[in-house]
Order: sequence, then C-alpha cells, then structure tokens
Amino acid sequence: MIRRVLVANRGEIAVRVIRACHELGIEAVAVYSTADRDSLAVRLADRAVCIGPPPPNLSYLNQANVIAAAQITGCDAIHPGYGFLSENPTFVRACSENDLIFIGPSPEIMEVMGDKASAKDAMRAAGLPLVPGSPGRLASADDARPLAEAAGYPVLLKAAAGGGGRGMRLVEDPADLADLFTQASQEALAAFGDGGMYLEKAVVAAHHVEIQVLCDGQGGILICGERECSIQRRHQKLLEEAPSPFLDDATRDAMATAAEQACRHIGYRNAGTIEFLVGADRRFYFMEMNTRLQVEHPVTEAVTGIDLVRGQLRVASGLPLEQTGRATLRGHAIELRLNAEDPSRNFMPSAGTMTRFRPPLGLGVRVDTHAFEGYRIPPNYDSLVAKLIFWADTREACIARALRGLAETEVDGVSTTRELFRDILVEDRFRGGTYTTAYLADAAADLPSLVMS
Ligand code: MV4
Repeated sequence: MIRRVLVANRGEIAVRVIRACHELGIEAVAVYSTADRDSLAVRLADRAVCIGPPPPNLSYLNQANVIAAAQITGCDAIHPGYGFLSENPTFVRACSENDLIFIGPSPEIMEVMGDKASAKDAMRAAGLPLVPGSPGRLASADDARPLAEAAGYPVLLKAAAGGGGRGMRLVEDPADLADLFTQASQEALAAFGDGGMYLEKAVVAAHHVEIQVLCDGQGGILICGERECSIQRRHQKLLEEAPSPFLDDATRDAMATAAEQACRHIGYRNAGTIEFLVGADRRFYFMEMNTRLQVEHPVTEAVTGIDLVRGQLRVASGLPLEQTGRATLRGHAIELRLNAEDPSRNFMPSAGTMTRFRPPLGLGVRVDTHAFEGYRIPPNYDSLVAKLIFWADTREACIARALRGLAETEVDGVSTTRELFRDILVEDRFRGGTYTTAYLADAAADLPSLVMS
C-alpha cells in the first residue's frame, strides 16, 4: 500500500496530485527549486524538500536529488506529474532500484512508446489503423523516396525520438525530399540525441482526438472517452473539449475499441492517452501514446466523474480497477489554458507578479492553479498559470458558461491568453465544432486579440 507520495513536479499539477493524495489519506511530500520556495504546492504538502536551483536540469530533472528527497522523507512512491521525469525510463528504473513505486507504467512500455517508430510497430501488431508510410525507421533519404511515392505526396518526415512536432517536416514536392530529410534529421539529433526518422502520408484537414484510458495491468481497462485537442499553436494545446464535437457515435465507438485493443495488447498499467489523427472523412489513425497523466485530464474527469489521479494511485499500489469497460459520459466540458503569454506579441512569455488574480467561481467551474494574488511567475518554467475547466449539460451551455467565467476572471500584472479565449468562444468556426488543427491559423483574421499590436 502507498502511505506517502513524493510529488516530483511543480505548479498546478503538483497541487492537483497533493489534493488527490490527501483525499485518500495519503501524505504528500513536495519537492521544490529555490524559485518555488513560496509555492502553493509547498504550502499544501505535508513536507517539502528543496532539490536545487531554478534551472530544471539542476532541480526537477535531477534524478538523484528527487530520489534522495523521497528516501529521506520516508516516501514509498513517486508521482511524476507531466513533463520533467514523467516519461523517462531511466528514472523509473532508478525508482525501483531504490524500492520506490513509480506511479506510472513499466519502463519497458515507456521505452516502446517513447520511440514513435517502435510505438507504431507495437500498435500495428495490436491491429490499430496506421497512416500509410515507412514500416519503421528510414536508413536515408534514398530509402524514403520509394516509400513516399507509394504513400503519395504530401508526406511528413517525423523524428522517431520526437513527438510534439519537433524534427517534423512536410514534403509536398519530391524535389525537396532529400534536403528536408537532412534538416529534420539534424534537428532531431540536436534535440533528442537521435536523428532517426520515419515517414507518413500527410493527413490533411486533420483533427487531433485522443482517448483517455485507465488500466490496472491485471486485465482491467477503463475507456474514459475522448478529448478534442485540435486547437493548438506550435503543438501547444490551448483549448480542449470533451466529447469531440466532430465525432459521430460510430467513430467514437470504433476509436474506443481500438484504444482498448491497444491497452490489452501491451498489458498497459496506469492512466494513458492514445492520440489519433482523424481525417475529414472521419477515418482515424493511431499517432502516439502518452504514458502519463496529461494537462487536459480534467475535461475527462468532468464528463466521467472519475478522479484519474486517484485511479493512478490505486493501480500503482497493485489494486484492480473498481470499474472497467466504458465509462459513462455525461454533458460537455471545455478547458482553457490560461497562460502568462501575450497573444498580440506572438505569445511572448510574460513573467512578473500577478498583482490581481480573481479566477471564476460558481456552478460548473473548476480552476486548477498554483497561482494566487501576489504570485510571482518565475521565468524558468512553462507559462501555464491556471486551467479553467467548465462543464454543462450541452456544448452550447458549456460555451456560455465559459464565456461567463472568462468575464469574471481578473488578472493584472501579466498578460494572459484570456482575451484570445473570448475571441475563440464567440467565433463561428469554433462554435460550429468541426475545426481542425489548422484552426488558429485559419481563423486568425477573426480573432482580434491575435492581431499584432
Ligand atoms: C501528422 C499530421 C498529418 N498527417 N501526421 C504533429 C505533432 C505530432 N504529434 C504529429 N503531428 C501531426 N502528424 C500525419 N501523417 C498532422 C500533425 C499535426 C498536428 C497533430 C496534432 C495536433 C496538432 C497538429 C498540428 C500540425 C500538424
């Protein structure tokens, strides 16, 4: 059984995990860098340990310091949150070598899913639909040419070690293939220490839809519906909603079945996300699997009533899921990522003190945040200051509630994405619900807060 958890993260997700622990009667130990000494996570945790200076490499990514903090405070498990060490198989092994439960999957599964080419191999074996492309890694640009011809242009060159669009290139003209291969491979080598590439036919006008799963590794699988995540900028999601307004029931059901098959095939344990690309024709293709809790998990919690962090703690302690199959979905939820960035200045990060912060309250509102009035946003980390989650019986009512909540929200001292969300929520294509990953670029002229000041 888990009695004391070290929370190896910061910001809103550290707060989220501490809260789940406390509701289960589990003690929570925070770790913090010197930039986060006065953070809400430190205040809410039962104990807190400083693990180094502000740069992530010296603190939140410092495996020895994190493990030592768990040992000296008598923790029996580590929750990694998202980012930082959450998808690092070396860290998972270091945990088990030190008799600490890592709240997540096995390092073997993490390794397979971390390499996007090997993840596709695993999913091919599980019978999931894949975008046509190279069977695995490409040896060279020459190797890519016949495969690109067979798939049909445009094609995408993707980094095997990538994810999130780094080391990715769209090739529309065969004449550019060799140059773009070299560029992408060099970018991947610099970013990930691995220049390995694979190739796929580009699915145009695609939707990014992901299925949330919770698995106990003992045969118990719970499918928790999907999230529509197509509204993003440079592969950073801005707004997510559940259910997807684009899917019909038949597609939703087929995607759930595919996700279930994937989890069964690999014997998955933990919360996880299977990302799919969905074309305009509603055909769907496996993209990537994320073996961690995700930023946008609250929209799923809102429409299922399931506490996913509680589920993670339960399965990590060796208990079977209480409920398996398909979670019952009710109503609609939207998450807005309030980032300290200036949308009128190309989303430039806006560090500084939040001299005023009045988040929304009331029926159907959840705010996941580590910020408070007077909070100084350190420049060392991501710019997420709060997640505003709204839910209601219908999408229309949820949009109205989100607009009401945004109107209540007051932030002074830093620029945020607040005004951009108002623009999106009243914009016709968003309201129509069939937007794709091209939304922000396509709708820019109708989003006044994006116009350069
Ligand atoms: C694609 C695609 C179209 N066709 N693959 C971007 C990040 C990485 N996770 C996969 N990505 C894409 N892969 C094929 N074969 C379009 C994207 C893509 C995208 C995907 C999800 C969310 C936003 C996106 C924005 C641009 C491109």
